[in-house]
Amino acid sequence: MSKLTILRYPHPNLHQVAKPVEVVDDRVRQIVADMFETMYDANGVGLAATQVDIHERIIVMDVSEERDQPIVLINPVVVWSSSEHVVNEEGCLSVPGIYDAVDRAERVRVKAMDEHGNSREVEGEGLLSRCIQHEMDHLQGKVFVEYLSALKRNRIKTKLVKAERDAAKA
Ligand code: GNR
Ligand code: NI
Repeated sequence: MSKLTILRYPHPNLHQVAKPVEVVDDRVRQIVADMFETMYDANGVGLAATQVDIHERIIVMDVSEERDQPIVLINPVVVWSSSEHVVNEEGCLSVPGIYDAVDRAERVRVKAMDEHGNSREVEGEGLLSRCIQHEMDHLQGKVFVEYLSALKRNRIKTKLVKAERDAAKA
């Protein structure tokens, strides 16, 4: 296993659209294992392949308190989402230190494959629902700050570019 580097906003590759996985083989299982290592190490509840510069439709998640309930979604498709929406705080490992409110469907149901190529459906509410929608956005090249006003987004961009510059100097 190896830890992967998480791209930070405004890295242009965060806006690439991921391609479907054609075969779930050992290559894909290695990506999944590396993504879990990266996600757990960063204390995230989810990670999309896009964030580690792999542009394939792969998501890993674990919203459990004990960090012992890994979920793998390969080629996920939303099959149902509730008409009720909720606004809640959201963060992103690619946008470190920034949290803001985002409107999402309260519940979603997705169909996807697991790391063995078996088809499955996952229905979520609360953080799991929010996380599924956040990760599906990443696969479409969308970062949560794109839901915020241009003013906020530009402030975030400036702040992160500056932080990156300071880190490079240090
Ligand atoms: O770790 C994460 N927490 C989180 C909190 C609220 C809504 C979404 C998320 S996902 C985020 C990890 C991440 O950036 N996944 O892409
Ligand atoms: Ni994210």
